[in-house]
Amino acid sequence: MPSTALPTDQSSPLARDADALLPAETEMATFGMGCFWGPDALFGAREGVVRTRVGYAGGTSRNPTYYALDDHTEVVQIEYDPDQWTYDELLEVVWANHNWATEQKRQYRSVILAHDDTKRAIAERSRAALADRTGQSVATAVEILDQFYEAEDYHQKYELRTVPVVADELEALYGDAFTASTVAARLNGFVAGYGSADQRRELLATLDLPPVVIDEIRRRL
Ligand code: MHO
Repeated sequence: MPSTALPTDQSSPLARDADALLPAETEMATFGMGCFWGPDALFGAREGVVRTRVGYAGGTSRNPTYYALDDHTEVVQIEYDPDQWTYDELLEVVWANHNWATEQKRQYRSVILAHDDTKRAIAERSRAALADRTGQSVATAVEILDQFYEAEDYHQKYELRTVPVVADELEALYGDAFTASTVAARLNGFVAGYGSADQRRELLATLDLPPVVIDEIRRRL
């Protein structure tokens, strides 16, 4: 009888995503760092970041959209592997990659939306340490996340969507699973210039992506 326990084909992007940590094995973080396209790519490129999505949070109105944001803020939400990242380490990436010293309009405000009280305390300590070591005042708010509203599809993995042909091919491949794809998160980061050369080479060389996708992404690197 043929074995039904076939080994997972690790060259398939869908199989690679299926092997990623399950939501129950990850922890979550939500950050407002200005326009959410950039941090989606920044974090998506990092090993140990399992999934990313962008959305609206930190306000009070129900069901905000990009054109009806009300008092919400653009945020990136990440699921990460707690064996590879501490919350403190993620916060260092946040401080190093946006303008936390200047008040912005509410859409782009700097905000850490902690998922529980422990993380809120860590974020408050991290913010105080940043002020101490820089001697600057920090405009960043630290709050508990209430509700996260996922943004429209056309904002998800935005950098990747700007590469001709690639968005169409990947959406055809993934369908509704595109936003939650770990592979798409990495590729989105790579096309924005994040990730090491080795990391990019490894992923592109071992994944069975449509040739046009590989070509277009390589052209951007
Ligand atoms: N279109 C704006 C930012 C968009 S971001 C989703 C710009 O590039 O200035 O807010």
